[in-house]
Amino acid sequence: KKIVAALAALALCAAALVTPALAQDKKYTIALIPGLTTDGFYITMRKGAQAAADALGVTLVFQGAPDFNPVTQVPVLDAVIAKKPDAILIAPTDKVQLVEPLRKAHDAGIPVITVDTFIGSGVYQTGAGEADFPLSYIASDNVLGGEIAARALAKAIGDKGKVYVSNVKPGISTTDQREEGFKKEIAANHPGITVLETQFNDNDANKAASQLQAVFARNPDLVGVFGANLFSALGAANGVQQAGQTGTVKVVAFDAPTSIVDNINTGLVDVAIAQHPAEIGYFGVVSAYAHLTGQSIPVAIGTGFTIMDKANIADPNISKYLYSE
Ligand code: T6T
Repeated sequence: KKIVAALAALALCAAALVTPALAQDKKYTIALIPGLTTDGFYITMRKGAQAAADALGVTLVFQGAPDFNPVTQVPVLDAVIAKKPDAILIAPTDKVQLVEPLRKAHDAGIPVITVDTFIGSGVYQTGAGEADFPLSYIASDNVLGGEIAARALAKAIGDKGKVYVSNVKPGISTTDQREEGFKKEIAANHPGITVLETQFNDNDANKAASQLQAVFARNPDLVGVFGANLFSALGAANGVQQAGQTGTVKVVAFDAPTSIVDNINTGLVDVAIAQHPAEIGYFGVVSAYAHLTGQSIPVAIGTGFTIMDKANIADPNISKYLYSE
């Protein structure tokens, strides 16, 4: 009898030891919804997210729209919510238009973390406003990025002359903040520079190229352009080349697709500001996992930049930040 009781007690102890481990073995599914699927920035973010998912034994679902547009992103979000993932990481394509669609996820009990872009003011978990429900915002400091771009362009043009910002469309948190930082820095510290009206290209590089040529036609004394994201910058650079102004109209590019290497080496682009999208994806998954397993997480995580130019682009410690295709 004693032996049977001892064995039963042992079995209970063993069960107690095993149960928490089983709980930890739950396989979580985390969805990552990019701004658009065909963009080296988000492709690189996905790689970082997958690396974290592999390390943590999480299933990562990557689902997005082919263009950067709330009209196409919201149906993708609805479809993801219907599949009830354990958490959603999303780059909302509009500060305002994604608030209500994302609230549906929140109301369904799915934790939301925004990556790259934000909704509302981007300051979450304050108990104030309609858009503070996401748990965390993981991204570059985009105002700072705009300031860096302004300083680089100012240096390239000898601190004087006419420039403009090639941008996507108003309402996107990242590119709005880059323009804000750019203009703030020019206004504060570069009185010799005139910033012409911003040209919005709808994330279409061809449109950005035509706009460059139109602005140059109206302002033959144009000396520089800041391309505020990958497609704006590539398009503006192509426009400069097509106008035969390589080296005369200076280009500072946000983002770092592989093609930027050639553009830097030929002198078409002076400086590229690479974000660290893999870092954003990695910490997105880690943060979601931490929350799901009962840890508290930071309400904001800032990731870095790597500034690329002719002098450093061949250095593998720099070129490793070029985006994947
Ligand atoms: O610049 C990135 C991203 O940070 C931005 O929100 C949208 O455009 C990119 O994806 C580049 O195309």
